[in-house]
Amino acid sequence: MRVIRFVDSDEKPRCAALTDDGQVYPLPYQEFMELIREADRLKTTPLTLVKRMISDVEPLAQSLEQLRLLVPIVAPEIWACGVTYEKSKEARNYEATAGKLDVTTFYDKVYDAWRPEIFFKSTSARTVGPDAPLSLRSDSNWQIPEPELGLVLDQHGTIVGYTIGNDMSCRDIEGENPLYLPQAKIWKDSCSIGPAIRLAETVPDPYSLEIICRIYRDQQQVVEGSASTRQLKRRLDELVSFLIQDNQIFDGTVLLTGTSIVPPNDFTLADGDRIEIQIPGIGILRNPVRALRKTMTALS
Ligand code: DO4
Ligand code: MG
Repeated sequence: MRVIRFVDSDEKPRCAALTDDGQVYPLPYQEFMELIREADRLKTTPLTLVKRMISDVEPLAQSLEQLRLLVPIVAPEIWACGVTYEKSKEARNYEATAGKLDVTTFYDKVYDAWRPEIFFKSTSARTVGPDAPLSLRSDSNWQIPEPELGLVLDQHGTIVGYTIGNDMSCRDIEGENPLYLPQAKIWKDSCSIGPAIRLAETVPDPYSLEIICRIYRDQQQVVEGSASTRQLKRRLDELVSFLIQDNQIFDGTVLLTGTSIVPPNDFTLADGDRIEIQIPGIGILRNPVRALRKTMTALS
């Protein structure tokens, strides 16, 4: 069972349940976390509550294509984990050492360290949903999407759902100096999530999810890659435990779990590209890309 958000006939955000046969049923909530809190108050599970609520209502659509989708959750904060897959470690080493693969870097160290890399990625205002444009920074020449499994957390750090996230990244800015990480990761519309949240209790094994990424340019597919959460170096509860350690976590926080799909090193996103990230069982997150215009020249 999945939950989406869409614009209803009164132009208001509204949650809906998306069943495994693709039917969409209205839910009486504007926000995903209202469902989680209501299930908690009634001492039931979100799945039981959703099933009860849709049992005697008509579907409002036969497919998501009929709806104007919104972010599935207005996440107050999005955090992200880094170097949780070997592929990411290799890509980071490539950009940091200009291809010299025989030196040991802090990326090698963090991959094996007890403490994972966790960084602040986005706020709700910088995050877009399905079909909305993602931006390209005007001061980077090497930008890629990072397709990631996203964990939807309540304020206690319990995983209440799974979604898809795109941790857009500037490889040249991070490669120049890792202290530039916030600039390599955070700018206007540099993160997308969606199209749906799969209720956690309906995912039997989050370590066997396939992640697929496709990038299209001028109607041609120019990149395709896939990975599995089986390749994750760390446990999901381990990542969450470091995020919540001595921290205040807000209901509906999303934690992205790292990427294992990296386009070829000579690839950079361009204005007009379209990105598709699919996790079977969650959906396909589609976003066009548009280049931001330079608004200032860096002082030299
Ligand atoms: O170390 C920088 C970020 C790595 C990252 O975002 C990832 O592995 O997904
Ligand atoms: Mg990432």
